Amino acid sequence: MTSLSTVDTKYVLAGTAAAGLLGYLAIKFFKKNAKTVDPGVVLLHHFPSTSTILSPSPFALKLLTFFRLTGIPYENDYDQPLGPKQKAPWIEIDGKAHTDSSFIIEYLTDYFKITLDEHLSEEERALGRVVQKTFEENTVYEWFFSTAKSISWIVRNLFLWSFKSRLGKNLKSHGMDKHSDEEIRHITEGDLQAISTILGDKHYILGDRPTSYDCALFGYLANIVYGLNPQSWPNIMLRDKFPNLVEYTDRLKAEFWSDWDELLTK
Ligand SMILES: N[C@@H](CCC(=O)N[C@@H](CS)C(=O)NCC(=O)O)C(=O)O
Repeated sequence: MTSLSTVDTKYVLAGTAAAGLLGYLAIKFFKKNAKTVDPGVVLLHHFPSTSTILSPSPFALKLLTFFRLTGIPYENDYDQPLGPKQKAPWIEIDGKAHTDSSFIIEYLTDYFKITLDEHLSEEERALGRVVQKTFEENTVYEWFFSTAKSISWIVRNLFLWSFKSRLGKNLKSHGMDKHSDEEIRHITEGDLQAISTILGDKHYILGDRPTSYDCALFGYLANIVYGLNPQSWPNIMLRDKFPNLVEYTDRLKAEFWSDWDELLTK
């Protein structure tokens, strides 16, 4: 006669094996095969376009614009938007991961011997960096704020939901969310005023030739002008007070992305 404990053990073993098999099949079913590209081709991990903007991440649009200006070969991947630092975008090239859009530009400039910024003087580079850090490390938090607000409370998909809570945490740690709406507008206006003054009537942010700083500034401004609701206060502020920034954004879109609308529908 079979003892109860032997029967139990058999059930436990069979149950564990079945659960393991189910788990394995579930992972195989849901996890898409990681995309691979040829050596020397960049695999850009980020979010897909929306109906109005090529990338709803200022940092990814900065990279897309940099690739377009320099002719760097790349492919998109939308299955794994968050990289090893849990941020989008990130890239892989020759099987190695690289994170942070600015580190990525530095790395690829070296890898592909890009000369986009070579004509800049030390002073121009310094100005470009200060402008870029202003909107990437400060003003963009206003944009995160508006974006987080515009993500509907109705859960459209789990990723968007978890992303909203990540944005919320970031805003908290940065401190932007501690300010009143009026204070946030004041901070944004001050930053945009500074950038608008520096741009003046120049074609590009540092003169008459495009640089990586334009890729960054376009990535950010386009996400307001085309990414946020036209009636949102950052858009109204840009149109009413800083028309040269709106003209700059439209101009760069027409120059670099004449196929913008076509790409949105892909
Ligand atoms: N310094 C980073 C910033 C990237 C960044 O903040 N990306 C946002 C999306 S636009 C993100 O992934 N946020 C999610 C999080 O921080 O948890 C870069 O230049 O790539």
